[in-house]
Amino acid sequence: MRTQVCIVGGGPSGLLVGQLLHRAGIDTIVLERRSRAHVLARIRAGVLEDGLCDLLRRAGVGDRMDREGFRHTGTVLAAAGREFRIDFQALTGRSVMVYGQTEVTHDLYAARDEAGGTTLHEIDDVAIEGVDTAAPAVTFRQNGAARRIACDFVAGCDGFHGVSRRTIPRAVRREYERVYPFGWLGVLSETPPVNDELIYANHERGFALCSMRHENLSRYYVQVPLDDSVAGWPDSRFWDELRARLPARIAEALVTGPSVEKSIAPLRSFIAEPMRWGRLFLAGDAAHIVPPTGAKGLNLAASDIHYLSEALIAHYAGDGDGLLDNYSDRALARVWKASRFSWSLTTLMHRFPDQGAFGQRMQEAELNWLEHSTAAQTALAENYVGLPY
Ligand code: FAS
Ligand code: PHB
Repeated sequence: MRTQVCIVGGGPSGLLVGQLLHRAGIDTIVLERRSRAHVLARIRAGVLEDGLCDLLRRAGVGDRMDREGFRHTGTVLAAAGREFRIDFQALTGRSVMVYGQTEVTHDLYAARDEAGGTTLHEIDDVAIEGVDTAAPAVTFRQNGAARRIACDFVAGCDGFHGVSRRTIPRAVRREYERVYPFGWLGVLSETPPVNDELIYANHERGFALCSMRHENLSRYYVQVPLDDSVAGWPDSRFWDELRARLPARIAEALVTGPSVEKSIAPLRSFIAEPMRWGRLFLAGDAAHIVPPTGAKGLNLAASDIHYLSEALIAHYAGDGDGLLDNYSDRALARVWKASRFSWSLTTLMHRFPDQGAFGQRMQEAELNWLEHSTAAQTALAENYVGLPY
């Protein structure tokens, strides 16, 4: 088999770059380890920056998002029994879209079907070869048969546990990591959201987040120890703990119901440099992971894909390889800034094992300053709605 760009990974990064390249007349093949059903069953991000929304519209997959998504012009922060709102629109002139990653991925798969794009699912033993030559290739096994795709370029969109990043020689790769000493227990419930905007809560018992997918589907999270398990969290315990971490007004308004999904995700900050090695280009979680506190994971994948698709389209249009050559530096500049924000908000909002009473009061003091400082709120808002591409 042969294609122009072989895309390893059929999550949002792989599908989005595939769709943007298709609309520019560039041929791709997507290789996805899992079944489509498995990929579409994942519950992940919920907040889209305008940059991602614009990219989805450019890719021809923004209609359902624009119909069914919710515009949020601000968010609520809570601490020490108090709550205050940060008005993104007033402070930055911008807002965010609440529309689940699951729906984004669904829309991207539907668009790829319509475009007649080749997507190979449930493949194994993917290996990326020859990216330091002019003739790279991707080998894999499908239904036990060995197969090979010759291509011009490889887009490594296979997430944190994929093979792409590891294809870059260890001696070349620089990795930066911070593993947080806690995780997020997330619950999806078919109940009306407790608030019409997200609520991020700092509490001495731990962090909590109230989010949503639509008017009758709520998404809630509580911080839990790393060694915790879902088995130890019957719904009743989850709702009691969530209430305990929210200001009284919000806790009293909470509508509970049976969980339809419950899972624990670890939190880490991770960045690998460079994001390019010869004709291999990493994008999304294959290159970086942020703690979900700042809602940046999916949105950073989007800016990577913006830079990568622009560079590949320029190459095939005969406009030279300048954008390919500076892809890694350009993408990493935004990745590091968004990672800093995600780390900073995680540090502010979570209970760390060794922080003690003094550390708790420092967090509450910073939140009190944030509540009363337009400058501080503008800084947070500018990062939350998304830094420029
Ligand atoms: P993905 O991991 O989504 O996709 C990579 C794809 O590659 C997967 O489908 C995988 O099956 C496939 N793959 C892996 N190895 C392969 C191989 N060898 N060959 C072929 N295919 C292979 N972000 C937020 O902004 N907010 C959140 O609340 C949030 N919550 C999250 C919760 C969890 C549990 C996780 C894991 C992530 C969360 N994220 C969140 C981040 C998430 O949204 C990612 O940023 C987003 O999925 C990035 O998309 P991709 O780069 O496509 O990576
Ligand atoms: C979510 O809705 O899943 C969500 C929203 C905002 C975050 C993290 C997760 O910061």
